[in-house]
Amino acid sequence: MKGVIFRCLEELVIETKGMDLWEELLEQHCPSDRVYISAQSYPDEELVALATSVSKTLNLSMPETLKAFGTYLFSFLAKKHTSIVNEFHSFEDLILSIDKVIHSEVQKLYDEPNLPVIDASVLDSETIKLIYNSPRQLCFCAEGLIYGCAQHFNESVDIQQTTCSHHGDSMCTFIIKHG
Ligand code: MNH
Repeated sequence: MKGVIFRCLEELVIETKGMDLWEELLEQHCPSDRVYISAQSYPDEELVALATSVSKTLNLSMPETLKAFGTYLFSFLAKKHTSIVNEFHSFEDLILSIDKVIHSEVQKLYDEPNLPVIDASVLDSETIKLIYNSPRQLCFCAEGLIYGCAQHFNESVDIQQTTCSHHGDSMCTFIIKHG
């Protein structure tokens, strides 16, 4: 996972719980003197270990924690990659372009990023079906990112997950009602 994702977690933890907790988490789960550089890659297990500790500290489940993180991550990425996010003028427009536009741009900007495969399609004017597929199995983070995207466009959303790779399905499916 790229450093940019860790830096977002760092910002969220420091803003909500303070620097001391973040220092403690780093000490527990990372090699000494760990510094996250956005464009560099770090082990996925390190992010999972940090997020697991955060979930324990907050008394939240891992899915709840990853959802909250994903929601925050959208605004963090939107700030860092303003020109990419500003290409889109609606929630639907952006969600339909995650794979072919946004993550294609990410592919050009970052060296060998690990991205999911996302296939979004319109069911009707207020419903989008989104299929998420990734060996990293971060569907809860994806769901949070979708919430964050809705907040960005001031839209309300209702998201139902109808299949999940954590429950034996081959992919994760979300039915997104918006508007
Ligand atoms: Mn995107 C990683 C989903 C918008 C840039 N993105 C991920 C991951 C998920 C994801 C899930 C975690 C990796 C995985 O599951 O395999 N991303 C989304 C969704 C939206 C989205 C559902 C919109 C909603 N992503 C964006 C935007 C940007 C962006 C906007 C920036 C312009 N995403 C990234 C980067 C990574 C990433 C950078 C990290 C890649 C890596 O660590 O190698």
